[in-house]
Amino acid sequence: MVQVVEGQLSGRDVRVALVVARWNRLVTESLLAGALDALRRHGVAEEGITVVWCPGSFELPLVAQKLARSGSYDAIVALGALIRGETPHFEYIAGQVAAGLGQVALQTGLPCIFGVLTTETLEQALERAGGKYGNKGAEAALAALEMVDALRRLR
Ligand code: RBF
Repeated sequence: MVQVVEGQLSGRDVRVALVVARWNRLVTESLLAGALDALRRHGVAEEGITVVWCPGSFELPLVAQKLARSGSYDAIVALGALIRGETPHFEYIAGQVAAGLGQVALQTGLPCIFGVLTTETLEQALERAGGKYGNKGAEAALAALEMVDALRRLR
């Protein structure tokens, strides 16, 4: 018989750290609100949620690494908003952040979720932070819960 492993969206006994970039705060506050709502709706306890602010998206991997190494969390969710129009070195930062968060996940074995919007304009970012394209912060939080459960099943 084929064995299928798929993580469920249960927040029971899950501890999540959210790292949030302050740059483009109008957007990242909405990503955070979406993530918090998703975690609470899926049963994550208030004591199981930690929010850490950092200056910008470039700083997300370092904070994520510190949190992941602490042993106090089951998953890290990194939230940020990189807007090309205002960021000449957009590609460079976006690449660094994605690679850095990926490295943290592989080095620590913890899900480290990429919840960083990369858009052309502020308007496009807002559309993805609770606007017409949903809330990518909420989606990132759900990805964290799924990964925590999937990894527990693979133990
Ligand atoms: N951080 C973001 O999270 N999103 C941005 O769109 C963004 N644009 C930036 C544009 C410039 C010109 C600079 C200098 C920084 C920008 N940052 C942005 C901040 C960056 O991620 C980091 O916090 C700072 O460069 C300090 O290391």
